[in-house]
Amino acid sequence: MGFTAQLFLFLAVFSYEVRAQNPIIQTYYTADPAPMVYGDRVYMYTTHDQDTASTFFRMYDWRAYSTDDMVNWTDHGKIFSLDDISWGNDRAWAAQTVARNDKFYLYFCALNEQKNKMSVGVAVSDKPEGPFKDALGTSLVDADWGDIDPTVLIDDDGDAYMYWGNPKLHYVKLNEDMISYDKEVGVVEVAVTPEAFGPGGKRNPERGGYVEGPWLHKRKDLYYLLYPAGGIPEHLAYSTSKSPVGPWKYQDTIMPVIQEGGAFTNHPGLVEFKGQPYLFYHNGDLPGGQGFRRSVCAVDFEFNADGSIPLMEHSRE
Ligand code: FUB
Repeated sequence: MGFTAQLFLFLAVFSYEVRAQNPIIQTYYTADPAPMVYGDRVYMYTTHDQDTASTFFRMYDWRAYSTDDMVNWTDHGKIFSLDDISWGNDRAWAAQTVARNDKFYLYFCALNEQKNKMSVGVAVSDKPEGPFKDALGTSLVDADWGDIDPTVLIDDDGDAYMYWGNPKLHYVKLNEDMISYDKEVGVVEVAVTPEAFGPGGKRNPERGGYVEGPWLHKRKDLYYLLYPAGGIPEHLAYSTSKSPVGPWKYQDTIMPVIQEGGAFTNHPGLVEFKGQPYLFYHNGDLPGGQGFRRSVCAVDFEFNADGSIPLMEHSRE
């Protein structure tokens, strides 16, 4: 075999080994991927689409998966469910886990039975793969009827911030215990302007494009807020700031509307693992998939030299 042929063979094998197959999880309908790097593994927390009537986000538990090579995933199963929450009785929607002080904190949202609205809660575990226990026996924060999709970042100085919400965007500064927040800072509503979050819909041009599902990430002293934008169907976009609490400046689209595959939502997650950035998202690519039966995916990418995020197509590799 000549050198060129050997090189092609090496590249083919090498790219087979390092590229994730999408959708990552082929045994369940999963959505809202939330990756966390811990040790030499990536843990991915997902929601779980169980709709059969194709009419709504019928979701009752959260699942976890992990990998050390972004190809072979271990299924840790159901790690937390509505049965574990005394105050939440429906809509086990988007969640994210972060690690602190050898504990793992799962920030989730669910329908609050007493308040008849979505609320954000927090659960805790000694292990990244759970099982998790509701930490408070009540919600962590209530700001609005659309309290969904929490994202948490622990900054380099130890300060932790949680953003969430649809259509309003809020944040709190979490206390070091990670299960309460700084009442002096309080619950802050972020102004969703076009300058901060890009163009919104024609019906409300005063409002920016942010819809839901924020993901907070820090890289080289720059804070990135990724989010589904633009209404239904959603595309992914991002804004940046020099501070974890803004002001935010709209940057660009990251992933256009997914035309095929039938998911009208999308949901970003971003981690850098072994020096390689990955964008996590969801679509409806599994057989039988659609807007209420989604599947999580990941794509590797490189930040541009100026720190901007390139436009990515959703991939089926
Ligand atoms: O998965 C249920 C909801 O759909 C999430 O909370 C939103 O982000 C959207 O993906």
